[in-house]
Amino acid sequence: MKVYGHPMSTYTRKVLTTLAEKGHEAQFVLVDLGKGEHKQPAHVARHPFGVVPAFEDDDGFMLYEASAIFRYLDRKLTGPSLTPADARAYARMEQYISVESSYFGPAAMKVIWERFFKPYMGGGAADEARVAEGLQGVEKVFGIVDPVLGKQQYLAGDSFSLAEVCWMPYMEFFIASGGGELVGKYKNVAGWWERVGARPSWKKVAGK
Ligand SMILES: N[C@@H](CCC(=O)N[C@@H](CS)C(=O)NCC(=O)O)C(=O)O
Repeated sequence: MKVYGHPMSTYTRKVLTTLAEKGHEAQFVLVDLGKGEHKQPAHVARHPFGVVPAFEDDDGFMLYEASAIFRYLDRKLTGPSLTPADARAYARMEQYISVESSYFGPAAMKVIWERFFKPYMGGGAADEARVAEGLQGVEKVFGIVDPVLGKQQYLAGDSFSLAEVCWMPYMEFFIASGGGELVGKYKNVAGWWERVGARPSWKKVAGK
């Protein structure tokens, strides 16, 4: 298997976390976003929208879009299932995957981009109005999930699932962007992140 991506990419990290949770390895092929390699014909042949990640299975089967890739890997590979069998837990997992892609991820990314990636890429000072907008969005999400995580260990219920896989990259970068204080205000979110962020899969993916 091959994963074409970038180690700092949130979407690439979702795929790598899934592989690590399942106990599998893939060859990692760096697509250097800084050099614009994702827009070059070699990568566009793998991903027609010119973003990362893309995936290639051992028999040459190609796939793009992180959510398609991590669902495929979860279904296909041996190892613990990251998709609950119970219909309601499954629905909760999908609900929180959607909460990440619609509300949490976009809000967190405003903060992450302004405070982490923009300075890293020499893009100048953070736009604080955008940071404030992002923090407000994240606070709304935490206010909604905090009571849920007070009653259960994981987003979908009693077991770690693909919902966590989707939230982890944003949690890590959000905290690295100064969001730790806000996380600390939501005790159940903070406790959940302490458990989830300490998983060997995440330590491996985040290079800790
Ligand atoms: N819909 C894609 C989004 C992937 C995506 O936005 N990847 C980012 C890195 S995290 C990227 O390649 N950005 C480069 C660009 O937009 O030019 C997926 O789910 O895989």
